[in-house]
Amino acid sequence: MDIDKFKSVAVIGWAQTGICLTDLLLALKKKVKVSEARLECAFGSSLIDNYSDKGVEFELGGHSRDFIKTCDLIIVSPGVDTKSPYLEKILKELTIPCVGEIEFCSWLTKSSLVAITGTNGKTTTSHLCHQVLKQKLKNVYLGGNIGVPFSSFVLKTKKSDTIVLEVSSFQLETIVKFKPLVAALLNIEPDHMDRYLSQKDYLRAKLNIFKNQDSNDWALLNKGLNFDLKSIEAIKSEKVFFSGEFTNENYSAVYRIAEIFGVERLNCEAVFSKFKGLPHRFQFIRDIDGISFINDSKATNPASTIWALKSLESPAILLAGGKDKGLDYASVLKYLRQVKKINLFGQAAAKIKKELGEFSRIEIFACLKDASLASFKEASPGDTVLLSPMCASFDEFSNYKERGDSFVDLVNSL
Ligand code: UMA
Repeated sequence: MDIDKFKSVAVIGWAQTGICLTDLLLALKKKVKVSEARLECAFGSSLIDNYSDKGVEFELGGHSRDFIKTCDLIIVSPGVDTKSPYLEKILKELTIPCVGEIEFCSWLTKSSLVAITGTNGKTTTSHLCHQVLKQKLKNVYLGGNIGVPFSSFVLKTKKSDTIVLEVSSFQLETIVKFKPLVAALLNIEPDHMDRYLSQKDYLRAKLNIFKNQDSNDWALLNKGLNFDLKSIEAIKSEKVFFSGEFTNENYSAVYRIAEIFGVERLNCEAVFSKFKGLPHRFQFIRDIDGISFINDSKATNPASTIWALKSLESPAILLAGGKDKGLDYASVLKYLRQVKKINLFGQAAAKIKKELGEFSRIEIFACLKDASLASFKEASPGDTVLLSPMCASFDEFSNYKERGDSFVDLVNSL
C-alpha cells in the first residue's frame, strides 16, 4: 500500500490505541486530526496540550463530518463501532477510506504475522506463542489486543522479524489487506452482543482473519468449532486442525504454530513448564484465614466464567457483574454446583439476577468493593472468593485490568 498518498489522517477514538497511532502518524510526517467522543482525554488534559503543540488538531465531545472531511484517510480504534448509526452516516457521506489500526499498521511492515483470535484464551495463547517462537527466531514482537498497540512498535520491525498479534473481532471488522502468515481461531462463544446484531455477525468478523490468506499461509482451526462447510471451504490457506491433544486447546494451538516455524517440541515444553498463568486470568491472589481469593477479571463473558467455575476446587462465593454486553447468563446455571452464593455488582446485576432466577442465593451490591467486602465476611475457611465477572468493566473501570487491580489491592488490604 502506498501510504504517501495519505497526507492528512483522522484518528477516531483517543485512548491507548489512538495515542500510539498519533505518535506513529507524526513519525510518518502526517497531518493528524483526532476526533474523540469524550469531552476530556482519559489520560489528562495536559496530554492534549502536548499534542496540540506538535500540530495535532482535536475535536472533543463527538465526531463531526466537517472536522473529518479534510482528511484523506480515517483510522478507527477497536472500541469505535463504524456501524453505529451516527458514524456510519458520516462515513458513507464522506467516502474517505476508513480502516482500523491493525490494518493500517500491516501496511507498514514486511515481517511475518502470526494472528491469534477467539473468544477466550487468545491472550494466553498469544503470550505463549511469543515465548515459544523466541526460542528459535531472533526478533519476535508481541502486541495487539493484548494491550500493546501494533502502532507502538511497527516502525521498528524488519522483514526477517516475526510479529505475534492478539486480534479481537473489533480489530478484524476493518480488515482490507491484512494477511497473516499464520492465523489461528481458537474458539467462538457468545460475546459482544452489544456490538453485533447476531452471533453470525460476530463469527463473520472473526473469520476475516483468514480473508486475505493464500496457499502459502496457514489457518489453524479448532476441531471442535461448529462451522458450516462453506466458511471452511472459503479459507484458501493450508488448514491445520487442533484440539486438546496437548494438555489443552491453547497449548495445542501453540504446538502447531511452533511446528510451522520449526521450533522443537522440547522448546515448547520448557516454556509451558515455567508458565504460571497471566494476571487477571484465574490468578490466585492470597489466602486469608483459609479463604482463597482469585482474580479472574479477564472473564468478560459467561463462557469464560464457566471455565473458571469448572476449575474450582472448593466451595466458592462468586463475584460477578459490570457492563452488560447483551449476553445470556443462564448458561452458567449448570456450573454453580460449588457456588454457595453469588454477589453481584454493576449495571448488569439486575439482569443477571433475573436470568439466574433458579439460583436463589444472590445479592446485589452497589459496586465491586461492597460486593467483595461482603464476600469476605460471608466466606468460611476452605472457601474461595472468585471474581469472574461475565461482563465488561466499563461501567465502573477503564478496563478489565483496572478492575482486577482494584480487586487485588482490596484483597491485599484486608
Ligand atoms: N470512542 C470514540 N468514539 C466511539 C467509541 C469510542 O471516540 O464511537 C473513544 C472512547 O471515548 C475512548 C476511546 O475511543 O476514549 C477508546 O478506544 P478503545 O475502546 O479502542 O480503547 P483502547 O484504549 O484504544 O484499547 C483498545 C482495545 N479496546 C477495545 O477493544 C474495547 C483493547 O482491548 C486493546 O488492548 C488496546 O486497544 C490495544 O490494542 C481491550 C478489550 O477489552 C483489552 N478488548 C476486547 C476483548 O478483549 O474482549 C475486544
